[in-house]
Amino acid sequence: MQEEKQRVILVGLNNTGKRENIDIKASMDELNKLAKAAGAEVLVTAIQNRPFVDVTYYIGKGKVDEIKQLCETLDVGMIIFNDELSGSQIRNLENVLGVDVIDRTILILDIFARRASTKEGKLQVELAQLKYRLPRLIGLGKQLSQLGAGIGTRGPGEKKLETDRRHILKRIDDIQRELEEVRRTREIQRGRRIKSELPIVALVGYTNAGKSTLLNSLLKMSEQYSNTREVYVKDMLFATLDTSLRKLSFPDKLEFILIDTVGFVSKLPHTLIDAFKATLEEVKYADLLIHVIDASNEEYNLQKETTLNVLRELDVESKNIINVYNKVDKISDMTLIPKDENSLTISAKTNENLNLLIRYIRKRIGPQIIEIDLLIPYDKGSLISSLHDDGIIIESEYAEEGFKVKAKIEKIYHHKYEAFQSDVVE
Ligand SMILES: Nc1nc2c(ncn2[C@@H]2O[C@H](COP(=O)(O)OP(=O)(O)OP(=O)(O)O)[C@@H](O)[C@H]2O)c(=O)[nH]1
Ligand SMILES: [Mg+2]
Repeated sequence: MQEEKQRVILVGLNNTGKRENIDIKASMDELNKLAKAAGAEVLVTAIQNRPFVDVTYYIGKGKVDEIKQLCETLDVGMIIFNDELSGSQIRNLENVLGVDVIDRTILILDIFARRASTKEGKLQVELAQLKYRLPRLIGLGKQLSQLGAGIGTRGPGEKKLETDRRHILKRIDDIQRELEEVRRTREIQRGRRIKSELPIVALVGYTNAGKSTLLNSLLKMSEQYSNTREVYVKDMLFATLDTSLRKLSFPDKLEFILIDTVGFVSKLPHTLIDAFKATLEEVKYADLLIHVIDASNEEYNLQKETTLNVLRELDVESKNIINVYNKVDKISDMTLIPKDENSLTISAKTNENLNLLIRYIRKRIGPQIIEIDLLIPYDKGSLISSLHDDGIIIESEYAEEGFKVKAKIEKIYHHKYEAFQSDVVE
């Protein structure tokens, strides 16, 4: 059934009194994409500059009246706010405006509710929705009494929630128990994987950065391609909601499990991060993280930061991380992209530099990695650059006799350096 598009207005507050300087325009652009991902048609984007939040309406009353006018003229059915609102703010706004009011969190939760496909994914989203609603029960009267199919109304049986708060608490309890059950099964699977001793590589990054595309492209290059399935790719926010795993094999015994994960977004609701913590545990156990960054997006530095913040919140601070700047087929100026041992530019779409990425992966998790201490005479300086190609340099210092270097290299290149090894006792 074709769902009719919800006509919406987006409202953002540029809190000029706050110290940290957020780019309100970028934030509203993102809200716009989120709204579209939820199937809405955005008619107007309104921003109010104000030094503080209004307790009653979040924005100033004058602006509320202006928006009311717009709602009537444009036949708008819903207003979406860029920040989390309190229950009473939602109620007050709905009373004045006469249309549904939701916030960024409800919107994100709604998208997740639409996309979740596995049992665990669905349970996690429902849990996040319930936890968001519980402290706002009084405020959300209008929405909870609706049984429509619009944005923000999807999810747990609304009528029951309205009649009894205890219902929610009980449902939360039930879900948590069910989730534990599902997770036990996954623990067992993880145990099996660890037993298989294959290294685990996880793709992380902002939503729409190209993680799933990269997984598919690597899958195609992998020897395992004939019997593995591709994952879902789409140009929309939150295309992937469940982690999927694929085993990849490359020549010279490079084998690993590649995990595709849910993408991140700024202001990701806390209830959601909590709910997805378990799914994202996979990331914690990874031997290597590949941070996929959409280098064609103007805001990619901000997106990179957001991802790192969410990882921090999940207590994942892996030092073993490769930054891949993706979608370089779309950009002409690459001067601003960092160039270092942990970064490379790729295109998951055209396969540009994917062989190099595989080399990077091999350097870090390949089966044949050894650590060597070398003393390289100054007239053999070119060996240093070939070391960069064959492995990674962990430490280096200048000594009288030459460069002292500690490096990790692939065993197959050992013969090139053997003569300069300083830790060999004759
Ligand atoms: N031009 C170009 N487009 C790309 C590239 N990689 C991915 N895309 C496109 O970017 C969009 C998002 O790709 P996905 O792979 O679904 O992104 P994702 O990171 O998995 O996104 P979520 O699952 O939503 O977190 C799709 O339309 C891809 O075709 C690339 O290297 N170049
Ligand atoms: Mg994806």
